[in-house]
Formats: sequence, structure tokens, C-alpha cells
Amino acid sequence: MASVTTAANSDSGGRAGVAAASYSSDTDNGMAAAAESIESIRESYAENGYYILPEALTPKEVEELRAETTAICRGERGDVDGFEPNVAGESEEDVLRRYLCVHFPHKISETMLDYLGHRQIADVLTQVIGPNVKCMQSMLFIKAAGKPGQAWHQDEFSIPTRDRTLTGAWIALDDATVENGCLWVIPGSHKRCIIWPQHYHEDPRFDCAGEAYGFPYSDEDSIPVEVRAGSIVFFNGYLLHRSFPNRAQSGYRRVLVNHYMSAESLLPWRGPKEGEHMAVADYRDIVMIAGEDPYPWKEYEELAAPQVRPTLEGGCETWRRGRKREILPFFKDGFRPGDAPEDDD
Ligand SMILES: O=C(O)CCC(=O)C(=O)O
Repeated sequence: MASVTTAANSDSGGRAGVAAASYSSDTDNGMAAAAESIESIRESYAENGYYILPEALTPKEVEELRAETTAICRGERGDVDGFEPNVAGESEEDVLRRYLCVHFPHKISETMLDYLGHRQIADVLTQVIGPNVKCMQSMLFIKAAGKPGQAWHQDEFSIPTRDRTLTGAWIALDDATVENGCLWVIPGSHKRCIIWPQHYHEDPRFDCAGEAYGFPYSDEDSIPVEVRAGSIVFFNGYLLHRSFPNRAQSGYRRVLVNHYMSAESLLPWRGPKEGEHMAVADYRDIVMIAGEDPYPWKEYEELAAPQVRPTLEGGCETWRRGRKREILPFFKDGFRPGDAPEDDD
């Protein structure tokens, strides 16, 4: 059983509002024994919009996820839309450098599927979301040296829950530093409960995904979230966050990011089906993580397929044309995260 303690997080340079929790696996009184600390997890998450669980995964677990990352990128777990054909005898480095990020790895990897509901993750999610938790997405960032980051955005822009419970669990598979492109957040920015608009940007530091704009914060309001491998950063879907390129000379900044929400909320992620009222639109390609599915009469669906995230090197038409466009905050048929909307002229 796990127990939780909180402490000031020295990784973040002692910046205000950054609490940290650590689990130890040598007690058997579990979460109940740490009720006060649990309260502080909830408070810290509510106040800052994120929460760091330092070194929550063991080195062995981190190693297992790294090995699985390589196997996925080698195509050993099955087909991923956007993968290039394998070249015989390629080194691990060649393989890992090919892709910035693979979306939905849990669709082809039993290991990635298992980690969606890892005990440390589920324990925190049930505190910050509620007893019934579902997962709808995973993303495996590899971000080799030289690869771009992601511009300011809020995850609820892309994955809209109806009760604002979207929560990312950002699992560091390498030490994440300012140099290699760690996450940056604007603490407390989730509290306005506003979804800021997005446009395509022209900033070569970031990949082709949209950039939020118009919000009343400046870059000086943001802080880096530097964590050691195995740490998990939980963050709210309304929190403004971004990351910079990996500026290290070599290596990777690998991270597995899974997204979760309350199972009570419908998820109009892909909009209503043909003839369906938008009020009942509900994306059902989900995995239950904790508690019960309150909609047991609904079927589960297979909607998501693993795919490579487009980067600057990879077919970002809007980038090449250097135009700023509003981004449609929903999927159309065949519209993928990071895709440019069709040209209308
Ligand atoms: O890890 C990164 O570089 C960006 C992750 C991110 O923006 C997200 O998970 O929403």
C-alpha cells in the first residue's frame, strides 16, 4: 500500500505554489494514513492547476516504459499511421529520432494500456477528479535533441469535458530539464475557467499544433516544471502550458502523457454522430480507471488509431504557407490533432 507525504519541491527552485508528494511503498495503511496530505494534494491542485508526484515510478518501471517506447517506434507493436518503413540494422537512436510523438500508444501496447491505471496515478486522480475516472487518450513524446516543443495551449481546447475535469498525467521517462524541454505552466491560469482561442503560429520553436492567444498573462508568469525520471505531473485541462525545444546536445526527453476525466461527464470530443443531438454526444473509446462507469448501458467503441504527431518536418502545410488561421476546436472526419484545416480559398 502507498502512503503520501508532501514537501516543498526543490526541483522547481522553491517557486511559490509548487507542492510535491512522494509515495512510499513500505507502509500498509495506505492513503487513509495520509488523509491530511491528501487534503493538501487537492488544495494544491485546485490552487495551482497542477501537482507533482516526484519519482512515483520505480527505476525498473521507467526502464520498462523506455524499452516499450523503443519497441513501439521500431514497429514491433503494430502499425502506427505515419510510421516510416523500418530499415534493417537501425540503431535505437536512429529509430527514436524519427518521431516527436506517437498518439494513442495504448491502442497497440499492452504495457502502455496497463500503465493507464497505475496505482500511483489512480490514487491521485480519484482525489482530484472523483471516485469514477475514465481515460480517453495517451501520447508518447520522445523529443530527441533538436526536436520542437508545443506552444501555449489548454488541453480542454482539444478534449472538451462537460464538467472541466480533464486531467493530464505527464509521466517523465527521462529527467526533464529546462535544457531538454520540460513542461512550463502558468500556475493558477486554470482558475478563470476560460477556453482561450487558438491559431496556427509561425514560431519555429514549436510544432504544428495550435497556439492559445488573447489570455491576460505574460511569459514572466510561467514557471518551468523540472522533474526527475519517474515523476508524474498532474495538470488541469484549463491550465495554460507549453514546452520548448530539446536544446541538449544529445538524448531524449521522453514522456508518457495520459488524459483522464470524470466518468460522469459525457465527452463530446468528436462532435455528435449523424442525427444525434449535440447534448448527448459522447466519445466512448475509453478505459475505466477507477470506480464504476455510470453509463453501463452504453457500448464501448474503437475510434482512435495510433498515429504520429505531425511536426515541422512532417507535412505541416499551414506552417509552410506561413499563415495564421483560427483552429476548429473539434474533430471533423479525418481531422487529426495537429492537422491544418482544409484551405477554403
Ligand atoms: O510534454 C510536452 O512537451 C508537451 C505536453 C503537452 O503539451 C500536453 O500533454 O498537453
